[in-house]
Amino acid sequence: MEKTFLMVKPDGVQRNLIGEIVSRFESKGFTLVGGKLMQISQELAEQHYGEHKERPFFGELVEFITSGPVFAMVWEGENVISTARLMMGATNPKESAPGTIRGDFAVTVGKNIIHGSDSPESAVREINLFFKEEELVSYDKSMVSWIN
Ligand code: IDP
Repeated sequence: MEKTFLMVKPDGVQRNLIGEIVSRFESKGFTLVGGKLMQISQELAEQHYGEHKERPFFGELVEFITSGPVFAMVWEGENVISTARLMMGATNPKESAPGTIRGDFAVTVGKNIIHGSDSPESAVREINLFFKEEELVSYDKSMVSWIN
């Protein structure tokens, strides 16, 4: 089953949105297989956002993501990578549709509440960066047969 890495960013944690965000993915029918509240180190932040190293906002991005705890998660489900991206909304909240997480809760691109892997390759890379294998669980929920 497909897995993705999702993370409530420091602004989402400070704004008490962990529960709201977890609830949206649970209600949709996805399965939480790993989760932890953690403080991201400078090194992990630079690795995670490595593809943006040359961008002018890289310093700001690393500073923000290390500015307070984040809630890191792994979710499982059919097409969870692309569906989670749709549920998050466009990167810039100016363009995120109402009904999406960013559309409902965020205003600026720098504080856009949530991160989610954008492809199967980044999902694998990000899950491995944030979670050890033993931190993930594998289990069946009886209701999944009512979803898929
Ligand atoms: P994504 O988070 O939707 O995948 P990316 O393009 O990978 O978007 O950018 C990573 C993060 O960098 C965004 O979520 C956003 O918080 C931040 N970011 C993107 N563009 C800008 C910008 O122009 N200024 C400040 N932060 C930005």
